[in-house]
Amino acid sequence: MFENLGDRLQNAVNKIRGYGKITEDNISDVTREIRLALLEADVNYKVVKEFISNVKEKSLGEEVNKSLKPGEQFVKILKDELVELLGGEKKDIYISGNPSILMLVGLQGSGKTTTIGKLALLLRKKYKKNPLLVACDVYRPAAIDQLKTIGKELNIEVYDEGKNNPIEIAKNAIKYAKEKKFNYVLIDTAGRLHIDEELMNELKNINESVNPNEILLVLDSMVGQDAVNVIEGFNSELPLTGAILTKLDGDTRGGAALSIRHLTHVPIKFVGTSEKMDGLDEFYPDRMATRILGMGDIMTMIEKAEEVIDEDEAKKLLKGWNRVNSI
Ligand SMILES: Nc1nc2c(ncn2[C@@H]2O[C@H](COP(=O)(O)OP(=O)(O)OP(=O)(O)O)[C@@H](O)[C@H]2O)c(=O)[nH]1
Ligand SMILES: [Mg+2]
Repeated sequence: MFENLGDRLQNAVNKIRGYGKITEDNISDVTREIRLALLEADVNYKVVKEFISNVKEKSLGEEVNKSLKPGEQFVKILKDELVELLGGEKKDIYISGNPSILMLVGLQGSGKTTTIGKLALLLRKKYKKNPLLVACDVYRPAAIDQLKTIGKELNIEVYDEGKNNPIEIAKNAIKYAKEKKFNYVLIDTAGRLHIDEELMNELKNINESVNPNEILLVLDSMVGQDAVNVIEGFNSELPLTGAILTKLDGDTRGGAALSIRHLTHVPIKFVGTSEKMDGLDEFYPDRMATRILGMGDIMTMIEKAEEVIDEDEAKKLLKGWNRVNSI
C-alpha cells in the first residue's frame, strides 16, 4: 500500500530539496505533482484541495528555520500536514473498564470476525487483558464456528448461545464475563451487504443494552472512496468511537486511509495487515506519514534540526529564567 503514492511524493520532493528559496513559482510545479499523486491514490478531491492549499500557504508563509534548507523545510511542512490529515495524535483504545466492552460492526466480509481474534490477541499481549469473545452473528451459518475456531487457535474463550437473540446473548455475555472475571469483552456482530434498517436496529439495541465503551467500524480498505459513505451510514445510527481499516496488505491505493479522518472525524484506531492473527497494528498517524513519505534520511535530519531548535528555545528560556532569578 502507498507504494505508488510514496514514490510519486518522493519524486516531487526531490525536486524541491535543491531549491535555495521557495517561491510561488517554483512551488506550484511541485504541489501540482503532489496533488496528482494524491488523486491517483484515490484520496478524496476535496481533501486534496484543502491539503495542497494548507501546504502551499504554510511553506510560503513559514518563518525561515535556520537549521533547515528551504527544501527540507517544505518536506517538514508536508509531513506535518500529512500527520494532521491522518488524525494527528494516536487515539488509544479504551482499556480501563472492568470489563471494558467493545463491539465490532461493519459490512459483510469486511473482516469483523478475524479482527475480533486479532484484537483479543493484542489486548492480551500488549495490555495484559483477559478477553472473552462473544458470538452475536447468529445469521450466517458458519459464523459461530468461525469465531470458535479462532478462539481455539488463540486459547481464548468464546461465549455463544447458538441462534438465540443477539441482544440477549450480548447481555448474558456481560453477566458471564463479570462472574468469571474476564476484563475485556469483544462482541462480534453480523454483517450485511448494505446498511439496512433491520441490521441497524439490532446493533442499536445491542448498544443500548450493553453500552459498549468502544464501537469500532471495520472497513475493507478496498472500498476506497465509498468508505466515507459507509462510515457516515453507520455513524448516523451508532456512536462510533473509531474505525479499523482491514486488508491494507492487499492491492489498495490507500486513499481511504487519507480521506476518512478528515471527512468524517472518526479516528482510525487500527489497521489490518494480513490474514494472520498477528496482522493488526495500532494506528500511529506520525509513523504512517513517515512511511508514506518513505524518507527516513530526511526525517532524521529534520528531527535533528528540531532538536537544535528546541535547544535554542531552551537556552532562551533559561536565560530569561536566570534574569528573573537575579532580580
Ligand atoms: N489479507 C487480509 N485479509 C483479511 C484481513 N482481515 C480480514 N481478512 C480476510 O477477509 C475475509 C473476511 O473476513 P471475516 O473476518 O470473516 O469478515 P466478517 O466481517 O466477519 O464477515 P461476515 O461475518 O460475513 O460479515 C477472510 O478471508 C479474512 O481472512 C486483512 O487485514 N488482510
Ligand atoms: Mg463475521
